[in-house]
Amino acid sequence: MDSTLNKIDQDFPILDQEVNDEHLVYLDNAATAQRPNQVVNALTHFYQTDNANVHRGVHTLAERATADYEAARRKVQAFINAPEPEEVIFTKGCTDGLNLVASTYGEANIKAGDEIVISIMEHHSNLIPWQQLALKKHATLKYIHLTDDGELDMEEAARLITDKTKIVAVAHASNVMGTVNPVKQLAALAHQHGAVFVGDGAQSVPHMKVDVQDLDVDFYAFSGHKMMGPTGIGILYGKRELLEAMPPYQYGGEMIGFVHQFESTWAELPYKFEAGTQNIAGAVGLGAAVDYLNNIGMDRVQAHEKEIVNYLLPKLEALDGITVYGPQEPAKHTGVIAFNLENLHPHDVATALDMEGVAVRAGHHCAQPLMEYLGLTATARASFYLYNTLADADRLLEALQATKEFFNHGSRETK
Ligand code: C6P
Repeated sequence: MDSTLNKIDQDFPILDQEVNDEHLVYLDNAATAQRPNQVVNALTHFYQTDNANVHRGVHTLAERATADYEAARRKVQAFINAPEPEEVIFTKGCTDGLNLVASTYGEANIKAGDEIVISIMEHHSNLIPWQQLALKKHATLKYIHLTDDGELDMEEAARLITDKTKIVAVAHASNVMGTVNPVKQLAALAHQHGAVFVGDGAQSVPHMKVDVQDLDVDFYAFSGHKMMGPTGIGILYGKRELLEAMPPYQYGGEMIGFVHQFESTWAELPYKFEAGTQNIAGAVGLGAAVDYLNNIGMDRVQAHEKEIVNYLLPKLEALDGITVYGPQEPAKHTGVIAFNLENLHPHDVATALDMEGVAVRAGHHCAQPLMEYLGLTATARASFYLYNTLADADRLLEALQATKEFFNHGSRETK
């Protein structure tokens, strides 16, 4: 295991606490990650020294705040290898970015009889916007299903994506099963048929090197808070020619060229899509999170998480009474693992694990069509990040054992 990564604990004071008399093991990173001191300090510094509104003032603080905000945009641009900063739009988060594309590109380009192709493993944020657009426009929504191993059925994808398809929208990594989807291949398939490809990067950008030019995605959305940035900030990347042709998402200050009484023109990119006062400090915090990840290196982040999954997954699968969903092969997994234990309700499992100081999520994970497809109502889910260790994986295994004992015999034998 990469020993320098084990030393980053000190950057995350929140992790150094007792929960239910046990040292906290935080395994709910797919829901939101923890923030290192470097991000918290960047927020404090911004509010204590540079805070002002951006692009509007000529005074020194306004100029500093604008410089901070635009520097954050350029950091994100480099991080995802977007060709130009104008193609990087600040949003409220991944959900906001996906809704933006559906409400502007979708609204302008989808007509009756067109087809939109998504996958059955989508988070509701990359499902409902397309479902509602299809309903409104009398278009058809089609789903790519899964192989037995929890991967996308690419043969079905090749059959479903046709010249009728106008939009293909798929998650780069599943927030439930940890499956990594072949986004580059899907984008190429979409392009062969003249469709655009929308990537949901909520569970990929924080965990692996993402290069939007290499993937050749047309749009790509993700959230700051899952990559150790603040909540309420996210990114939508879009290719310039598409963004330029799209109508604005919201109207108001900042996004205008000129406003007359009965008509208006729109600002240049990216401001056309950044109406009103933005989450300026959030952008600065996201920039600090990008710096933090760059200092470690995304290859190391990914290798670290892979090592944990390689270690944990076989042990988890060998545990009596456990069912793990998604790819069984560690190599095909991100650090997100969904499972159920015996016939226990996942909420009970998560509560019992919390008694052991282990924080996991339980529920449908905002992926109800996937749950329905798998014949489930809910699962428990452990999700790892760069500050987790093999010892955390062991704690999860021990806590699951203790949970089994508790429900089978009414006692927690590890205590
Ligand atoms: N998934 C989870 O626990 P927001 O809420 O906008 O930051 O991200 C939405 C979103 C979109 N796509 C995927 C693949 C996601 O995982 C999420 C957020 C969290 O799984 C909260 S439900």
